Amino acid sequence: MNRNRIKQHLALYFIAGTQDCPNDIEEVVTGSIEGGITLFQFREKGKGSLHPADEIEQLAVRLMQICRNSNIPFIVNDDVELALKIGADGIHVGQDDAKASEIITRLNGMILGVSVHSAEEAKRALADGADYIGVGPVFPTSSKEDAKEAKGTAVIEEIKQAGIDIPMVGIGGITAENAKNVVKAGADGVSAISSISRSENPAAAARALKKEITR
Ligand code: TZP
Ligand code: MG
Repeated sequence: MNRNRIKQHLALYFIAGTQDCPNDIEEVVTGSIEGGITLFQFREKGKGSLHPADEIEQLAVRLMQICRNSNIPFIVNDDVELALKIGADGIHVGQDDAKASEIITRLNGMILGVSVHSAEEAKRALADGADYIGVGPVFPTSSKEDAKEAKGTAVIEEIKQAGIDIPMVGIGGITAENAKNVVKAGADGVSAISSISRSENPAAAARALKKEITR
């Protein structure tokens, strides 16, 4: 997928696994799509997540179908083998996961996203062939147990100022109240878990976020 389309898809990037959804995850994802998300990542991880591999795979396939029915690319977090097996649209890895430089040859055009926490890591992700980076946590988050310290929009600004030219999305504690600042700092869009997944009305929550980033 070319850079401009990647940037468009980063506008409102929803991430979730069953552990993030008090209500049925398929309904949450369906609602979020109705509300205008542009990209989805399946991140089944941490306390409350589904454990048996076959159940995770079956759920991934169902969610991928829901996304594809609406032309929303489906990204798998961490699990390269699962992403390849089900034919996902992309894979997202963190700094402690499979190295981008090592998996890239197996991806065959799949979207590759990498989490970064500094301009240095952003530079490496670009050199490794990442299609986009997730930068954060921007604000404090309760959705990731081992999250690093929140740095506000400083790292996004640093990456921009350093001229590291790669599509980028902010992540961590992003809500309709603060989303605009993330885009103003230079991100192509925002990524969110709880502000959508834990909302009583995921469609309305996604709509409110979308309104902020496009205004
Ligand atoms: N990586 C950095 S912060 C975070 C991840 C996966 C969690 C974001 O969740 P929330 O609920 O949007 O703060
Ligand atoms: Mg990871």
